[in-house]
Amino acid sequence: MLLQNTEIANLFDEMADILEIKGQNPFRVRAYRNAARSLRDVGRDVETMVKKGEDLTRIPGIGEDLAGKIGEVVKTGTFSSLKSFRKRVPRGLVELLRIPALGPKRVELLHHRLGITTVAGLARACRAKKVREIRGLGAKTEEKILEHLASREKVPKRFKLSDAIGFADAIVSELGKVPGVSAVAAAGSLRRCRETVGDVDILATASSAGPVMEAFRRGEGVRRVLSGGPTRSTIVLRSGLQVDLRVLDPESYGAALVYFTGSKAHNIALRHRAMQRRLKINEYGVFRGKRLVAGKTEASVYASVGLPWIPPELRENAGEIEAGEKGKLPRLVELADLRGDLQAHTRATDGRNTLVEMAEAARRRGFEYLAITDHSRRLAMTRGLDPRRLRAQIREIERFNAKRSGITLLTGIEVDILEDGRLDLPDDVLGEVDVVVGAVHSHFGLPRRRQTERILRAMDHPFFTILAHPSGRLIGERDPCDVDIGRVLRRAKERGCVVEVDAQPDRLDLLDSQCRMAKELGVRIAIDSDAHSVLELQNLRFGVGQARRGWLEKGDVVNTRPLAELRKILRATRLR
Ligand code: DGT
Ligand code: CA
Ligand code: CA
Ligand code: ZN
Repeated sequence: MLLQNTEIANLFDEMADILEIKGQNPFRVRAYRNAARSLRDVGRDVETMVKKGEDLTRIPGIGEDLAGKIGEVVKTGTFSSLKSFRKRVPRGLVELLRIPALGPKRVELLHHRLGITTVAGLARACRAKKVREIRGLGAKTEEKILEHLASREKVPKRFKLSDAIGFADAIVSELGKVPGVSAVAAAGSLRRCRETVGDVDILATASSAGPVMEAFRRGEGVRRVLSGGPTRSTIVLRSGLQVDLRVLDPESYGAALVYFTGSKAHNIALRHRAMQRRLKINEYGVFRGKRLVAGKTEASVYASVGLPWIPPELRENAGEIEAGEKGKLPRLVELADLRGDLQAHTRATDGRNTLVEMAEAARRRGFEYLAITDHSRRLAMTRGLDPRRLRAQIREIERFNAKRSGITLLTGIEVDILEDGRLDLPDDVLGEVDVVVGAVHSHFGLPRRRQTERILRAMDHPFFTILAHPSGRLIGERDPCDVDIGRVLRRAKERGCVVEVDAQPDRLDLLDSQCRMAKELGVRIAIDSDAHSVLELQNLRFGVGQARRGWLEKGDVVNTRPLAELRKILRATRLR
């Protein structure tokens, strides 16, 4: 979502970096930084605003000058003052700024005195003890820089599941077209639907490995081939994502799928079970002595150690093996079980499509219902709804439903939970909608007790229906807020309200472990797309993946129910 905004924000940040290195006016630097932040948070697609001729200076931090530059970026992909400044500063210097020990002055010094223009060059200079010779830098700085560079290598970047899946799906489908290929699949953390993925592991069987390997290494988007053997290759894509491919004998395919799907902890537990049965289990198969006894399918591998097939999302050695042994594996919820969606936005606030377009898209997915839950007034940047506009939307939805177009819209609001736990709209108007989705969008840093009390108070509101994205985290950007989720879930159970798994790929909130806690407590769950466009309805697959990792079954999820039943559940959440 809002990709264009992020891209423009990145250009503004780069401009600020360059101005800093050049020792330009700090106010000018700050103006670019503020504008970048504002673009990331504004919640509206700036490109659309430009094309519609809307006034960009209404966005906080954007004046006439920057508004003009945004217009330029939308048209040309960049802006001219950045282009001319880029020529005056080597690209690598901007990257040096990311090193905590280095500010713009020091970067300028390193450039001027030692001719350093890249991170690699800096590392060399530090190791040669040249940096300490510069006045104002010294041996301490040198050490700090080296330490930082070493730690950076140790923490490899992980990719959001949604990003990794995009690349993996493309590669799997390309390899599937190579003549002689009989099976291709992604394994690893991606198949287990972990929220982030370190690298992608692809397995294939083929009549001969050569053509598959060739297609893989020459594929589109490949930046570098890290290693390339006859049956195994590793590449790095331009995005930085690393992908492994292994080509296998069909007799081993199931065993390899089990092995490379992992998790490592799950594999170790399986191996242990095999040993107790005097079997050996590895990526080639299950063996009694030298004899292959299983391996062609995953089910055969599990059966050989006395287990039913275990869904990949459960393979974390977190009780799934014991459950399998007792025949008590959950029947996990599936994407096809969903009959509707209980959180979605429209153009009335920060969504990109109209109510009718959203409804149509949901109907095309085969949904029976969709709740329209735009933001409330406190989120001013999204033009959140006040009572008057919400009532107008309710009328619009009533008119839509009267036409019986194959899907029912539910009225709703994603209402802000204020700092003290009150809701952002008056009771009377909240009482008029089908779904009141309460959400924290501010004061993420409250101490644990206050944050928890705030959410509990909101849930006690008589018309509260669903607690949205309970932890507030944004993967890779914002940590979960400090809240006693156990207390929140217990209260939700007592209170009879619903808790959300938000399917946005950077939220996935509830977390997987919290889903499991919710299930054990018997809390009702909704898997919501939180879609801000028709395309984002597709995010539901990530929400379902997360729910499955949390052992949730169809019966735990309210939006698997037909509309009539759902309405009863919704009405039952109302305390008056
Ligand atoms: P990632 O890539 O960090 O998101 O996580 P995974 O789970 O995809 O891990 P990865 O790519 O290192 O390895 C893929 C699978 O291969 C892993 O889930 C289990 C298996 N595997 C890797 N190393 C070992 C090992 O040392 N022992 C066992 N039993 N299995 C391993
Ligand atoms: Ca992996
Ligand atoms: Ca791997
Ligand atoms: Zn929200």
